[in-house]
Amino acid sequence: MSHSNRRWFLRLGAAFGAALTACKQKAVVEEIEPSSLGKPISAYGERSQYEQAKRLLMPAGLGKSPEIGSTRTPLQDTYGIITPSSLHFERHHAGVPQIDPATHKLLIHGMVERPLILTMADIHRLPSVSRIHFVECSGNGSTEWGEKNAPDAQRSHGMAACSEWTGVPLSILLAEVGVKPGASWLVAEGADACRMARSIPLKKANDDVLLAFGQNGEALRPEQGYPLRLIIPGWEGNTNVKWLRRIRLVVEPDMTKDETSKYTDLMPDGTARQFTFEVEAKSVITFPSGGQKLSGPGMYEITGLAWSGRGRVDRVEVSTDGGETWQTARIDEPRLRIAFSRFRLPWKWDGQPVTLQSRCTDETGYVQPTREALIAARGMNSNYHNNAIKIWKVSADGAVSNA
Ligand SMILES: Nc1nc2c(c(=O)[nH]1)N[C@H]1C(S)=C(S)[C@@H](COP(=O)(O)O)O[C@H]1N2
Ligand SMILES: [Mo]
Repeated sequence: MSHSNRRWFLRLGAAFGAALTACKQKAVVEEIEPSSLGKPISAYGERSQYEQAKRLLMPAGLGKSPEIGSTRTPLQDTYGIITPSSLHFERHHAGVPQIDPATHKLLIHGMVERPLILTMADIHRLPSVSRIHFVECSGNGSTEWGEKNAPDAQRSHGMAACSEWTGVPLSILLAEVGVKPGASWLVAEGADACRMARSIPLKKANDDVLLAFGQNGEALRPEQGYPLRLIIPGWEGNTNVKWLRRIRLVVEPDMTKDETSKYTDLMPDGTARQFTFEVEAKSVITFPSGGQKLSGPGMYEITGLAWSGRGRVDRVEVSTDGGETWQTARIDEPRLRIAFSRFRLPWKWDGQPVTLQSRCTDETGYVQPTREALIAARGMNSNYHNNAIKIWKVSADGAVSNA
């Protein structure tokens, strides 16, 4: 037991002392004795019937079309850094196509020497790699610009999730087709009804982009792009084209509807920022967070998630006094590039009203801004790319709400 763990334990003993000694040993043994045979073995696992964590349905197309919308990850109900596939947020613009991998094909064409059509069987024969990365919708946090911010972490930050993705480095296929001189972008297109398409610079495509077919040890979920999607590490969710069916090499970006009418940031001077691909450093406290309730004064572990599209999380600081002082939180190992980091800080609540907030610094030295600083830089026109510090308020009765 490390020194800090022992301190924790001693404090816990003091906090829970009465409750811990109250039960007699015999009663404990009787309580843990199984009473009857369990359920039989099963071919595909299910979680315990007592677990309730759910994605939250946010139909953006409410009143328009039920296929348009998103669900949010219950970040406050997940442990560690991996989001279970069943809870990975979804964002789709034309529903979830039901694609048979036996007939799915990927076409790579445009400014290439040798255009190629690949089946899923072809793709599975190529060298692949597994990497843990978050995906975040650039609309995550769109609730956080004004005075009426979201009441809980699922609504405010749940359009981010982190999975282990398995797939073929796109660079292998680009070498195979032979990119012609002059091509410097590619356009990736999905097989869904809206044909979502995004332009990606060739430099990034040749760097770390994956044609992913695996998620957390099994095939992608249909909602995540089965049977094939792009994973563009650290870039806004929208560029991670799902149900990928076509890659076309081009000279200049295509200016698709998804990168002109959407996913741009209107600045105060009337100009718009475009191709703001990289997700900037961000963090959120998931316990205690909005909608939860502390059972009384005493010891707790403040915990949360931090991430950056530019690399590793270097530091997470937590303030329990309205931002006057900051303490460095412990971060679980391994600290991966462009993945969630889990931070933790022991905290003693004295029963008084307090505010809690976290601030992430990434390995480039970039520091997560306050909401005021973000608005000063970007104004209030923009919907996307809100990475401001999130503040939770703990009331004297232990209830946690949006500050
Ligand atoms: N073909 C296609 N790809 C898509 C989308 C889509 O609607 N169609 N949505 C994009 C958006 S806006 C986001 S945020 C991510 C979400 O990925 P996820 O649903 O696996 O979380 O997928 C992107 N890829
Ligand atoms: Mo998105």
